[in-house]
Amino acid sequence: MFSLMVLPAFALSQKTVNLYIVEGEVNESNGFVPYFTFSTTGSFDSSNAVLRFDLGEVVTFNVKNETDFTCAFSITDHGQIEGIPMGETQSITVTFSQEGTFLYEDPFNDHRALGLGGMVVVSDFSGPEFYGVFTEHDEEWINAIADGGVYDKRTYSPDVFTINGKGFPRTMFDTLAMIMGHVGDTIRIHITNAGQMYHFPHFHGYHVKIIEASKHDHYVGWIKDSFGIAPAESMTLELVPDKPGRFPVHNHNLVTTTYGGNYPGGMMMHMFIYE
Ligand SMILES: [Cu+2]
Repeated sequence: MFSLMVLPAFALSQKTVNLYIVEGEVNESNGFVPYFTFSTTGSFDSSNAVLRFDLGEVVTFNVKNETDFTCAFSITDHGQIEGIPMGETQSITVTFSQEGTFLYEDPFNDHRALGLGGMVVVSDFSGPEFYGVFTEHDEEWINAIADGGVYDKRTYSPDVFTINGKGFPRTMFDTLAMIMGHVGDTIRIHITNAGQMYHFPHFHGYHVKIIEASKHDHYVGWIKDSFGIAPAESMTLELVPDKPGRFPVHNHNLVTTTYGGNYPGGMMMHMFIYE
């Protein structure tokens, strides 16, 4: 029976992921900025869950909205849930049939500016992989969006900048973004801009090859040390270190290397490369 031969393989590749839309806060020098993220546990973590799947996996996402307003859920190029009323759970099943780095978010109104943007990686790569979701936080927008208030879209002035929900030096303790490897390794770095403004990662010490860019198609194949990543864009980068050393990766728009007005902070991560 043909179907009996197919069924076990299909069942093996099935997976379920529970996501909770939860509220917390990021801590900065002047106090706390409210911040919403997608969590896999139901308790707040300032890092939106980075979700990595093997090529060909079939995944059901059960998304529970624990806020007190209507949310939604989408994965770039893979579909969306239109509306999730407060307190409810809705599901979507996705087949991941292409390798890549994808933004997932709450696409409802400007909800991504609440913090609700993360990364899905579909990969068959077996070497070291690292992940950075770049986001900025504007307290006025967040309060207005969350409370149904009014905000001026022309005056976006975030003063907290994070990678995976952490500002430097907390990025140094983030195993997702703390790039470690050896000379000659082939390392993959996945980046997503979940913010509202362009970001400009700059790699000190090395060049990286852009192997996928969801908006800047013409970047693919370029070997660069700095480039722009558009809002809602995702990229996959390849790093083959040619020398040992410790080098930063920071955002070249220098305001983003502050955190609550303090420098150094914000969007800065590090590479530790060994002999
Ligand atoms: Cu630099």
